[in-house]
Order: sequence, then C-alpha cells, then structure tokens
Amino acid sequence: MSKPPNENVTTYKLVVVGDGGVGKSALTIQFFQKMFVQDYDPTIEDSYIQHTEIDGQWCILDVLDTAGQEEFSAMREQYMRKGDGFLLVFSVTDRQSYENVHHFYTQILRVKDRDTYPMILVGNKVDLVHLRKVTTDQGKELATNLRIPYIETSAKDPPLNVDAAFHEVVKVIRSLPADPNSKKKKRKKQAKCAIL
Ligand SMILES: Nc1nc2c(ncn2[C@@H]2O[C@H](COP(=O)(O)OP(=O)(O)OP(=O)(O)O)[C@@H](O)[C@H]2O)c(=O)[nH]1
Ligand SMILES: [Mg+2]
Repeated sequence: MSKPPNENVTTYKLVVVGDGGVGKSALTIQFFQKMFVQDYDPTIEDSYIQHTEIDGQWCILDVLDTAGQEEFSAMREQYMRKGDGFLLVFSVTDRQSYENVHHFYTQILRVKDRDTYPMILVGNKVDLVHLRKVTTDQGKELATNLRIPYIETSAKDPPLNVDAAFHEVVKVIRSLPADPNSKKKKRKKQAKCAIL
C-alpha cells in the first residue's frame, strides 16, 4: 500500500441509513475499528472519518451513522442533504426493515431533487441463517427495481463484505460524470502582505 497523501484527496461524505437495529452502527464500527459490537445501543448520530485507499486511489471517508429509531426521524432531511452517497441498510432477519428501504430511498431523492443518486442496498446479518426472512433473490429484486447495487453483509466476526460495501458506494460516486456545479475546493490565493 502506498502512503496516504496529505493533500489533493477527495472527501466522500457517506451516510448509513435504515431502520433501527438493522446493524448500521455494527457495520460502521466494524469498518472503522475492526470489531463487532454485540450490544444494541440505539444511535442518535455518530460520525467517523479516515483515509482509505480504494482502487489504488486515496480518499477521505467521512461517514455518518444515523438513527434508525423513528423518534429521531426529524433529523433525516438534514443529514440527507449532506451525503454524497448512501448505504441503505436492512436486516435479512427483519422483513419490515426490507419494506422500509423504499421510504429512505424516496426521501433521499426528494431531498436531493434528483431521479438517481449514488446509493447501494445492503442486506445485513446474513450470518443469522436460521432467522432469515428476506432471501438473496428478494434483496436483488429490490435493488434492481431501485437501480442500485446489492450487497449482503455480516458485521459479526468474521465480517463479510463490510469493507466492500463502503468501497462500493465510493465506486458508484466515482463512476458518475463530474458535476459541473460541484464546489471544487479552490485554493484561496495567498493574501498579499500590504505594507501600510
Ligand atoms: N448476528 C449479527 N448481529 C448483528 C449484525 N449487525 C448488527 N448486529 C446486532 O444487532 C443489534 C443492533 O445493531 P446496531 O448496529 O446497533 O443497529 P443500528 O442499525 O445501528 O440501530 P439504530 O442505531 O437504533 O438505528 C446489535 O445487538 C448488534 O450486535 C450482524 O451482521 N450479525
Ligand atoms: Mg446505530
């Protein structure tokens, strides 16, 4: 691995959304801290940041782990506005969380005022084989309908596809043509020293 450069790296703001208890925090903490959180502690909002190399290119991932619990849903529009890409997470053991993906998807497109936006569908907790309520084919079918990639994950050790899920969103963002209106950070000209 090459060394992370100090400048000229793009920052991607990723937002992890989905129902309460589907494993958003477990996935995010497994990605950033390489450990599985067994206990369920509902999130209000947490953010994580790190340099990462994806397809040989360094970038900064700035990830927002959001609240799935309904009582915090008023915060959704605000964080949706900030995201460059989204992980729409459901649990394969929770049919309702699969049904609810649609709400997150439509709300993101409404807030962004776009027909499409970089997102992936994540079916988590695939290690819980005997509790499974949503099949791989149903996951794929939903993703096809939403025209986004589908990935199945487990945040539990040994993790499955956790890095791949976060990397995939960045790949989707990178695959899109550059937005002419994007606010490329222009270096401010050095202020000239005026001698008074
Ligand atoms: N077996 C298994 N358990 C998981 C997995 N991911 C999460 N869990 C467990 O599911 C529970 C809820 O996980 P969280 O990551 O806290 O869920 P969340 O989506 O962040 O929930 P909110 O913060 O309320 O929105 C915890 O007890 C986790 O340990 C997984 O892939 N496999
Ligand atoms: Mg959480």
